[in-house]
Amino acid sequence: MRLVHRVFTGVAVLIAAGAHPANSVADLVNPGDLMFIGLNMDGGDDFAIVLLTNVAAGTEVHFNDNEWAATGFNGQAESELTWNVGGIGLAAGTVVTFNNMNNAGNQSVSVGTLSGGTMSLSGDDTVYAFLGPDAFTPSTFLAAISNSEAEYDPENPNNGTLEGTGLTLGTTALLLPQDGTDLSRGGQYIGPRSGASAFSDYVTLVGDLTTNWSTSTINGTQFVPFNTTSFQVATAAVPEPASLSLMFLAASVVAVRRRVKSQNRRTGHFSKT
Ligand SMILES: [Ca+2]
Ligand SMILES: [Ca+2]
Ligand SMILES: [Ca+2]
Ligand SMILES: [Ca+2]
Repeated sequence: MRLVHRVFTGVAVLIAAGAHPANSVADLVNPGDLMFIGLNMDGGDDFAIVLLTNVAAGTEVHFNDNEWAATGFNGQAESELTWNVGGIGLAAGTVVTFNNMNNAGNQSVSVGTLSGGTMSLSGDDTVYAFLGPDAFTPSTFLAAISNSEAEYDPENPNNGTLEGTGLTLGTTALLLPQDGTDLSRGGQYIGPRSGASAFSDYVTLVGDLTTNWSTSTINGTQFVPFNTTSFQVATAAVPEPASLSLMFLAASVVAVRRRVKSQNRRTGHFSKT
């Protein structure tokens, strides 16, 4: 019955590995560990992010829509918000929505708590997500989303630049497309949310504005409420119950045939098999 035992042991290892997939994933550290997946600059002003790593309880992420001017924000006239993920850690793949950001009485986040006031999204604008001691002082930029090329262009950094952020246009820094001089009012990621082999693979998919986003220069509210379906990764193949049964059956047949053969050898009785 050694083979049967081996099969049981293998299945036990697979089940144990599947039970704790989260333990092998790091916390928020690098650009792209979270990505923006939705923006609406009309109505209440809203945005959505997806976490691409696990995030520990109590983690704080800051959002700022002042313009980054290469070494610091160009002022504090816009908004500096802090999101605390709350008392329970969040799993990689979780989508978090931030709604009615310009309305203090109606502002909401789908999980955790927000502090710092309101955020008004209008005209040319960019939202940065970052880690740091406070919502004015980035230590690591995680992602950005903008509707204006000028806000990423190092030309005239006082109206925004990606210089010094560590973010990359087309992956971690998203630029919603313009139609001539008409800026996007909003958009949403409409690409795959399952099938990638690693969460980090979604950085490229989310960064592909041409293929994987729906955007509008007319009305951003059409994208709200945002799609909150969580992102998934393909896990190592674990046998389905039906194929497990077949494996056990096959193992049992082999074991029985071996036992019969060894008995036959002892008794000197042989039959055609
Ligand atoms: Ca607005
Ligand atoms: Ca603004
Ligand atoms: Ca701004
Ligand atoms: Ca600029």
